Amino acid sequence: MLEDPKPRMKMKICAVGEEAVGKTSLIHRYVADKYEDDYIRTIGTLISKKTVELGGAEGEATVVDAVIWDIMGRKGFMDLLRDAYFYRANGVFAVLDTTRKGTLEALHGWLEGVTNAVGTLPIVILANKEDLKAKVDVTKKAVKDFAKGWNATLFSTSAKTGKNVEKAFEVLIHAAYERGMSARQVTVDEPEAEQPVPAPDFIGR
Ligand SMILES: Nc1nc2c(ncn2[C@@H]2O[C@H](COP(=O)(O)OP(=O)(O)OP(=O)(O)O)[C@@H](O)[C@H]2O)c(=O)[nH]1
Ligand SMILES: [Mg+2]
Repeated sequence: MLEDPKPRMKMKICAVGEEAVGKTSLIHRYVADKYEDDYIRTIGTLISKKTVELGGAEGEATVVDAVIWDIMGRKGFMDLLRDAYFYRANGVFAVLDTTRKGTLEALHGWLEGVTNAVGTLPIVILANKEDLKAKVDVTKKAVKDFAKGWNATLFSTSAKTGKNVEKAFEVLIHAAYERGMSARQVTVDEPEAEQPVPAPDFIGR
């Protein structure tokens, strides 16, 4: 006999953060468990997908198709594309490079962009390149205070070693799921609710 299919839903999570902080590398680590040292800047936006199963221990398990949006770390580009990029987003992961203090300061602007476009969303902050301990340029306190100010969950990550990457994404997916369920914002079995995909390469050439 066939079992009932598990409930399935789709969610959209978006990356923000300055150039070369590791947004693409973190997504690549999470989705494919791979890492490369070469820097290939993202031109426009990129979309990846990862399917995860939530719950199941007591309640019924839910299958979540997380669509992960990545963007080039140029503010001008973000300003141009902001509404489309964050359209129907369920959560945001904000990345800073712990070896460059300026990337923490700049995250304010990115997160203001999110809030201006779509209001308050669950935010997870990834203090990335944690493996480069000798080069650290931010204090733990500064990063913690920043996360607190945005009511965000903080993880110290490394796309290179994989440290905390899966955990950070899963916490965000859980938070987005909880909030989406209460606000009815996640898409449950609605294939027609495909999101528009902006042209990926019309800028930056
Ligand atoms: N040591 C170390 N290097 C990293 C880590 N994450 C990313 N990098 C390196 O940092 C560089 C930039 O990484 P990307 O993932 O391309 O950065 P991005 O934020 O997507 O950059 P844009 O697409 O330009 O916005 C690459 O050379 C990566 O290999 C990390 O955790 N540790
Ligand atoms: Mg990138």
